[in-house]
Amino acid sequence: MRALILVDIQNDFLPGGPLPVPEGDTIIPLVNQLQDRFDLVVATQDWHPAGHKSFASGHPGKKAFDTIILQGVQQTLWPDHCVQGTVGAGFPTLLNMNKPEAIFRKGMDPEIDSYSGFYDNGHLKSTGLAGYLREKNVTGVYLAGLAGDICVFSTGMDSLKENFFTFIIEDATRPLNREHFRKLMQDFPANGGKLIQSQDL
Ligand code: VGL
Ligand code: ZN
Repeated sequence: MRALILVDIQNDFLPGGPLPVPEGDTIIPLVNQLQDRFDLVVATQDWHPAGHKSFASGHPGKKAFDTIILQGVQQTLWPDHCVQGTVGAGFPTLLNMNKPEAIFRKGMDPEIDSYSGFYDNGHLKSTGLAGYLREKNVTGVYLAGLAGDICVFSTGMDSLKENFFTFIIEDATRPLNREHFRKLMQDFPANGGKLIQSQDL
């Protein structure tokens, strides 16, 4: 079984939002098309309580994109984004959300961030995604979504750790920072992952 995971395709990450991924909106038509080619589609959703510790607004003297140490792990501080129940945390109206069978929410613990759809950044708590995929007999995990260099990459690395064959669909993702993404995609194959194009599917 092959599963497509839609990572954090949410309003706040689109151009015009508080944490915009350049061209993030342009993946939506392709992501809609790709869904029919998979046995299983699931989505992840960044879902922070207001005042989450990853928000720069709660750290006097700090600004967005500064880094601090949080719970022993390096943390980039972000603009407030994807607050539970807000329109910004919702899925874009143009994104087809009929096919995804389940939505795995992450980032609810106010004290620690969670980039991956599988675990928080301290690898302390699981979302249950790995067990869900295994119970569905998934062996291949295909990733699309935002942001390529943050949550898509982290989800991919955890997927490899969970022993799934793991593919990042390059044209179905966009990074916050292109250079950062390019560097990370040199490590990804070294860990067993594959960067592919949608036409390779
Ligand atoms: C993300 C930064 C903060 C992402 C989520 O979905 O890539 N990035 N929270
Ligand atoms: Zn977040």
